Amino acid sequence: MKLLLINPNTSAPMTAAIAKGAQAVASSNTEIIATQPSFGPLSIEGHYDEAFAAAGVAEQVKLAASWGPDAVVLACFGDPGLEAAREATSAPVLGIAEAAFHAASMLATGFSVVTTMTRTCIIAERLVQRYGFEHQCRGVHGTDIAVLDLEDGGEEIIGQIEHAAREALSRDRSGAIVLGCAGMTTLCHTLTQRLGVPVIDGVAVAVKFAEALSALGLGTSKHGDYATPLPKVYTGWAAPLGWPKAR
Ligand code: 5HY
Repeated sequence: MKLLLINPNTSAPMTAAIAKGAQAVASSNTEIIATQPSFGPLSIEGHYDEAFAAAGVAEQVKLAASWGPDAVVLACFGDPGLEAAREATSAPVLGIAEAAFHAASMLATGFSVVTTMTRTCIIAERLVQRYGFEHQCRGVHGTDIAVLDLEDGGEEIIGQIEHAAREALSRDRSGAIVLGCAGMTTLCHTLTQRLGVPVIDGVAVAVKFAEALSALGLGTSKHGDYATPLPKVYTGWAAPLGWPKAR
């Protein structure tokens, strides 16, 4: 199967790191096609960044319609543009936050999220509500590690995340940790060994869920609000992203 993996920010090194993490867990017959938007923020650390990231996701899914992915994974913990992407394709589309919440809720009665900037915690908290995980998610905790600093992935960074995770496990009385950034995918194995609890990397989980749905022949419903966007002219730099009249 062909899996379109979109990194909604525009950091090429981060796209490469996420693609490597995804390919490492993917089945041998899964080809990971990793892309990023042609415009937008190098990292997503707030509402303004997220607005452009969502448009970038819509761009990449629209452009991929030319070759037709079997599944799509959005590798940013805010799941930006998730619903727009589901309108734009009949393939299954998974956001790493939603996928991670589902996995965590099957492994522990309560989980905690450890993310990057404290100011983005509200974005994760709203996703918890939107996806209906209020009873399982016992806390969202920022480390104020900048997203692009994760690329260093050194002991200082891992130590900070480990410390925040230990605090969360004791304060929230939770049994699992959800990593709140796609850039943490490379740190999951080490954190799992150190913490001794399930540490959920949304990139890995979303790839496996995508493979499962695709293998079952299940895709996004085109009946109702996820139906293909209505034909519409877009103007300005977005002109190519408008939806043509169906022939
Ligand atoms: C992410 N930002 O996964 C989010 C994490 C965050 O550029 N990739 C980003 O801080 O919300």
